[in-house]
Amino acid sequence: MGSSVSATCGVEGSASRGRSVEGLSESIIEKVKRHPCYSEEAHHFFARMHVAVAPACNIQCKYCNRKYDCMNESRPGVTSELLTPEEATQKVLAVGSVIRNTTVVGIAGPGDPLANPRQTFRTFELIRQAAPDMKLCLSTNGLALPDHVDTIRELGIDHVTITINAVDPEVGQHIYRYVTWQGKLLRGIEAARLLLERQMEGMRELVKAGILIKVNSVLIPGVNDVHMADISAEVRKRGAFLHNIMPLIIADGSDFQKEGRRAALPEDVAAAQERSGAGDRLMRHCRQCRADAVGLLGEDRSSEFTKEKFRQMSAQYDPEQRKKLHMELDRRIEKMSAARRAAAANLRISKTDGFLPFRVAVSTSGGNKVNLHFGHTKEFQIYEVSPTGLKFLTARKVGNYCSGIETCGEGEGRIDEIARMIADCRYVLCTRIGPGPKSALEEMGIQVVTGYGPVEQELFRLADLHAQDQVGIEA
Ligand code: CLF
Ligand code: SF4
Repeated sequence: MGSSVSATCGVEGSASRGRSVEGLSESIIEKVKRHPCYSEEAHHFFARMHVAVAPACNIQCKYCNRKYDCMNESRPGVTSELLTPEEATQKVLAVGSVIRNTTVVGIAGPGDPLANPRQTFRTFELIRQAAPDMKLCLSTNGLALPDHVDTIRELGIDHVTITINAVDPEVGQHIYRYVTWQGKLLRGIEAARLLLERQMEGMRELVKAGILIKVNSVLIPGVNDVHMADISAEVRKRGAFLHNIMPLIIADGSDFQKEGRRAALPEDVAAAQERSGAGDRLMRHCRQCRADAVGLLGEDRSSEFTKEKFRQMSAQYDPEQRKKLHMELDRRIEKMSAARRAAAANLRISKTDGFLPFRVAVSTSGGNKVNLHFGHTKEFQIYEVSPTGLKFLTARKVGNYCSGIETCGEGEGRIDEIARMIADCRYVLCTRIGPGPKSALEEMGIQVVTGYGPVEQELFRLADLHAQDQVGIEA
């Protein structure tokens, strides 16, 4: 398994499989190989869950409305069901018994986990005892981080995410309304400076403790978009393992909404990723999940595990059975990686003059397969095909065009919205598509290719058709 792990995806030949393992120690490989956020490959097969035990926050971001969950690691406008540490542990056992590919428990809200240290660490402590095979993960704005690195290390929390939206207080002062610190309310540049100092100090201590750091940055058009490359360079220099650039989605009632700011578009994120210079240190597969998320990234099974439901479940948490499944999934990742390498090699052989890079929107429900009807697609995975190989760029959520046979055809109003989300793609790759959306997409310059099977295999086939200019022939 070791040799196939990459922290982010990308299949551009053997030397560019996302975050190449070359240079990664065995201990880091062990930490990332089954963590769906730290390994793009793992995210097709391994799931994470969040437990919402941390209600309070110690800062006020201008894009956040505290009626809802923390937006630094969550989808906006969502309010999670708050749990006690004991309830959270019960939920972990229930989820881990039913969704046995769940390997990570994260605390990411609904406020800031480290503004609620008692609940957060008690929860981790109980989970560590009850389900020792779960990886523990934490997300924070960083203000209180330096005070807790020892506890984080002692509890075996191997992964910490810090949301850093600016590495210059001049920029940061436009992002935070206030920071609460030692009983005082700081505003403006003073608040931004203190937050930054604490984030940097926290990073330094985490690096010393050997804990993997991911930095999330919320891309705010007109505020920190041109600053993103500086953030990326600075956090990588200071030892961040991954940088995740997340689009701003403005919460109702937030300061930014009142200021009339606009949300970040896919093209804003793509441009910032391009300029970031982060290469294989870039996380591209984030889904901005909920503070009570359950399941594979991109699928939402939280409604199956509400408090009312998990309390009635009698969990059969069997570490041996879980281990067997995890080893099987390791083998599937190994197979997928081999297929990616083979696809990259074959693609180079089929290269023809004038083969320019193009993007493909892939319909998938996970498992690294093209396996969805266009009308049922809620999320497209966007790949770039170029003469040097295949590269996973990002995932984009859309409103599905149709929700069932009986309602099929009612989604026509959405085709414009879907086409806008994938406007930079030359092709859609899906199992099937109705004539209406197909011709609508084609009118907008997006060709449709149908197929079924492993993503790399289908992209490779598409690349061949493209090179021969035969697209339009269905599988
Ligand atoms: Fe959760 Fe975050 Fe841990 Fe993952 S999420 S605390 S690192 S286990 Fe992952 Fe969700 Fe993106 Fe976060 S997809 S929002 S990056
Ligand atoms: Fe909201 Fe999270 Fe910012 Fe706190 S850190 S204000 S919860 S987005």
